[in-house]
Amino acid sequence: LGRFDWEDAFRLEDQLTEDERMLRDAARAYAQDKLQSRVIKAFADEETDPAIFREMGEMGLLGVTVPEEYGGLGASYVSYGLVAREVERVDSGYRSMMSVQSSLVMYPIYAYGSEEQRMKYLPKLASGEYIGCFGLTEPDAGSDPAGMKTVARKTANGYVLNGAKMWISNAPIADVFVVWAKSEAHGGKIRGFVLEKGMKGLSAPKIGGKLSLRASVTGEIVMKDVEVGEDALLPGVEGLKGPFGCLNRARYGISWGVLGAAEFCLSAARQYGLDRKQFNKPIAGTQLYQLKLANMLTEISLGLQASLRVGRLLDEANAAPEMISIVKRNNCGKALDIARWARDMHGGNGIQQEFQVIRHMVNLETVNTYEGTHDVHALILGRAITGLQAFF
Ligand code: TGC
Ligand code: FAD
Repeated sequence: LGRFDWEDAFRLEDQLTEDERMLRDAARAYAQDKLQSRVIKAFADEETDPAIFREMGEMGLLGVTVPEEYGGLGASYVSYGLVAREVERVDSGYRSMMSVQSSLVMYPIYAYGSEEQRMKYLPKLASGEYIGCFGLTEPDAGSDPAGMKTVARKTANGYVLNGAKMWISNAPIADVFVVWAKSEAHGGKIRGFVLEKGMKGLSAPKIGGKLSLRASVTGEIVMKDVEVGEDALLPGVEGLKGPFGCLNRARYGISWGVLGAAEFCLSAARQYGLDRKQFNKPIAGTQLYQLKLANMLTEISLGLQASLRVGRLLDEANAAPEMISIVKRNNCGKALDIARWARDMHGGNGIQQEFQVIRHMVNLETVNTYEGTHDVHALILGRAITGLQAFF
């Protein structure tokens, strides 16, 4: 019979390649050395340090799946998931910054962009010199992005964009904006456009007052007669499958990331329970405390195996969106449960910023909502199971 290690219950370590382990170790070292030391203050002050993008770029953590000729690492989707897990072990907001840049900005420019667009943007996004954002959601179109109102009107030399995007990660500090709009010249179909900071009529005001994901800046994107050339259009895709193609990758990364946050919470609750004595014994020695730890470990271990499986299928170009819905939905929901349990297990200390579990808890509320809410992914799965669509 084999040994058991609560920190790696199903020996995920043995299922990774040497390259994947190396990148994971580099991401862990960076996250623990450089991000952990600033996150409590960043969250408290609701401040995002743009230098983090350049640091991540130097470490090779941006666009890890993008080919090397464009500045990426050409690494596997499993590697990307492992990076997300290490970064989110510190904070979901930092993972958000990384995954928007990688999956929602670099991926569409790589997958749908012209060679000129790839060469112009990808190396600078990979190094973190440019910061990117992804504008799909609007004030009146969240779960139902087909209801978007942003329009692109054809002009002699290009397009004029009008509309407003809401809840956009990185927007207030972004240099590059991947924006989705209904294009009149393409029969009202949704098309992607690459906008740049400083364009006339383009602004990205910060959304203040968030009580979740405070280390990651969020904003609107306001477009008032923004004129762009033909070269701003992403030529390679039309329709909702454009943004969804990016979301598949980001949602998959989130499924790993949230488990990093959950692993932090398990580890913190375990240590707290060993150190804290009540009724003359460590609270970790009580049955109820151990039941919670066992539930946490079980959900994390099952979730990691599921994400690894979906990652391997993505690497074989054989993953279906519904598989991604399963892991995004379940891992987010379980991570949120785990963070709530860890908060409770810390007693009064659980609400203190130093113990960090409540920050993970409130962050995970956002992660459970963005990139398709927990219930929207249930409806995607319900449609796949029954063939009946229940969105409307
Ligand atoms: P539906 O009829 O299902 O599909 C329309 C077209 O899109 C295609 N499609 C997909 N293609 C690739 N991958 C997927 N996952 C796809 N899902 C759909 C589909 O084949 C079809 O193509 P075609 O060629 O036939 O036109 O569309 P619907 O309007 O009924 O959609 C319903 C629903 C609920 C599935 C969808 O709208 C949805 O997923 N809503 C959730 C919205 C969402 O996830 N928004 C995310 C915004 S970005 C964000 O949150 C970033 S946070 C990042 C961070 O900070 O980390
Ligand atoms: P709604 O769609 O209005 O949903 C409200 C509630 O209704 C939810 O519980 C939902 O599950 C439920 N609901 C909706 N439709 C149905 C239905 N048919 N049946 C049953 N229940 C339903 N978007 C971007 O484009 N880019 C970003 O970078 C980005 N970053 C974000 C960062 C943060 C911090 C946040 C909070 C959001 C971000 N988003 C981003 C937006 C995010 O994707 C949306 O908030 C999310 O898709 C939900 O949309 P909504 O907020 O409009 O909620």
